[in-house]
Amino acid sequence: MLIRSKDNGYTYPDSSEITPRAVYEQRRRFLLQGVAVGALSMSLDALAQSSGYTPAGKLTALPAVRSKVAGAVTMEKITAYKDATTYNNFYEFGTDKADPARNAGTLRTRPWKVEVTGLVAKPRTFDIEELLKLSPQEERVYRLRCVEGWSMVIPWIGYSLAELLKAVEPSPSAKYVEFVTLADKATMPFVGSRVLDWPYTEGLRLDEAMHPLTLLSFGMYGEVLPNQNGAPVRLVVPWKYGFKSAKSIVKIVLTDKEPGTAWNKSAKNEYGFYSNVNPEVDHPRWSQATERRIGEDGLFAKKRKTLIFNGYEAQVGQLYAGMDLKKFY
Ligand SMILES: Nc1nc2c(c(=O)[nH]1)N[C@H]1C(S)=C(S)[C@@H](COP(=O)(O)O)O[C@H]1N2
Ligand SMILES: [Mo]
Repeated sequence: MLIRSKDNGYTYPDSSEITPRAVYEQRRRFLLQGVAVGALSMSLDALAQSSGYTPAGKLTALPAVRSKVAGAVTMEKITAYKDATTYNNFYEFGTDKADPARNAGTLRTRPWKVEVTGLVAKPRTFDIEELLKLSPQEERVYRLRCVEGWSMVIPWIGYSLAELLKAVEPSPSAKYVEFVTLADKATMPFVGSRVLDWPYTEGLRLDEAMHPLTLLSFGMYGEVLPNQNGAPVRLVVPWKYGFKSAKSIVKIVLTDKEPGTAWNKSAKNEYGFYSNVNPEVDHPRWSQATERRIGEDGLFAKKRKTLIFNGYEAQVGQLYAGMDLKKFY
């Protein structure tokens, strides 16, 4: 059954342990949203394979099947929804961890388009509704690890970014992917402030972007993304520090040159392009050897030892074979 822990976090049950209550609640929510009968039975199938926590019940449900991608579902305890949605980094809405939840209500997530362009055979601008339907929505439970030393375990919903990239047919000369996010002064109070260059941009090598674990995410905890978590579409790159996971993406550009990235532009000596989670490569001003799991910060909570590639070495280590990770940090 679903075990609810004292701090309101959820453990992650076996698929065989899904409670009838969770099924019932989910069904009720689909019905309330007027999902067609055919879609409903599909959704219940999907649910039978899904992770079994109770969705927060705050936003539109986003049905998803549990991902079969290797390494995509960790069995660790899921971070409480409240923590995952009130302790955020989204500098367009302020630099304090509590600011995005307070300020991101102004973000308008419809209409929304994502332009995919650059070194591709079929450049195309997707409406967000088209993008949602490009591939089946999968649920994955990934760790997110911030360079500031905190981590969370979140049930994300989305599909491999590779699905989108394949649809636009990358040219042989494409080597990198740049992600450009919304910078709208009218709805984002800190765009224009001097903390970062706007828009916030990020980048991956093309093979990293094509790796099945790289997720184009539209939701979490069974629902669409809350604004403060990067609605309506963001990246989740689970083996890299959190800042690589660009939020509220509006443009994706395939290039032959390593793109600049928000934190690298603002502090070149502190943030590199790769930013793979690595306990042996310290940030110039602090160690990266341990992390604090959000929700575990009681008096006796121990810090966790950070794992190379955030624990995803078996899946992604090959991408960096022969590379000096101290040099390419
Ligand atoms: N557009 C944009 N994306 C962003 C950021 C930002 O300030 N702006 N912050 C990054 C950082 S530093 C982290 S740790 C993660 C945090 O994601 P979360 O709030 O969903 O946990 O988002 C990343 N994506
Ligand atoms: Mo971060």
